[in-house]
Amino acid sequence: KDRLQSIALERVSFAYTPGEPVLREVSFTAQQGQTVALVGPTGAGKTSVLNLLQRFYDPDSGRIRINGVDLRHWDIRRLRGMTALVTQEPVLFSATLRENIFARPDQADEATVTRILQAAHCEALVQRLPLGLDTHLEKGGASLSSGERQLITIARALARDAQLILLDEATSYIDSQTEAVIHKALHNLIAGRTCVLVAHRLSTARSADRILVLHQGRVAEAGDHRQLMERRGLYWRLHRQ
Ligand code: DGT
Ligand code: MG
Repeated sequence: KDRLQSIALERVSFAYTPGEPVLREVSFTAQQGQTVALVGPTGAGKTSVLNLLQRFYDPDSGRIRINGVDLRHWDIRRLRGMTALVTQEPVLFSATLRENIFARPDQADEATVTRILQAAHCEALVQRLPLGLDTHLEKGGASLSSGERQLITIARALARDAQLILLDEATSYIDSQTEAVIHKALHNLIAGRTCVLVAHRLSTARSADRILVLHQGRVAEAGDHRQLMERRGLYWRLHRQ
């Protein structure tokens, strides 16, 4: 199994439309087990960083390296196999909840299933559904709340034991109770794994090893929570809004 040691962006610039750059010389590194949080206003380029890390696009200049190797030289299936994406709009399959979480349900023993449902805080959801894990989710989980769908994708990422977690936190409104549950599940997912997360709630970024404040495609500030608060710059001002 592939081991993820490091990811690095080196002066990455990128434009969807030529002449309209959305990322400008963005650099950061994350070592195995570290979390890098991206914060900043809407349109700053946060999700675009995740798009490049998945190779939906390649940088116009600069490099992305994983374990020191240029991302363009990585086999895309190996890359996808190591990566789990937890997005704003999770896509669920019209299949059972069990099949949505475990790629090979027959190979997941009961202890593993229990552990993952616990860590992803999916137990209440499983209990609520008429057939529990074997409930068929219609239309990709249309009957579930967005918070519930997000917990399921967290469970899926845990079941795959992905090495690199790319996380785009939901912007949609969720009540504070659900938010707290998702926060705990995310904490379990991130622990010990390498993670690049787009944080819309500043509380999610707080415990990251490194926080990047993006502004108009540039890294305006970088540091951990304490350093950035002491700086009294953009990050500090975001907290006062
Ligand atoms: P958010 O999610 O609203 O907080 O904003 P970010 O920071 O995730 O922004 P991002 O990276 O989605 O967008 C940065 C800029 O790029 C913004 O001006 C919109 C533009 N953009 C994003 N996705 C696409 C795309 O697929 N095609 C084109 N042409 N432009 C895009
Ligand atoms: Mg975004």
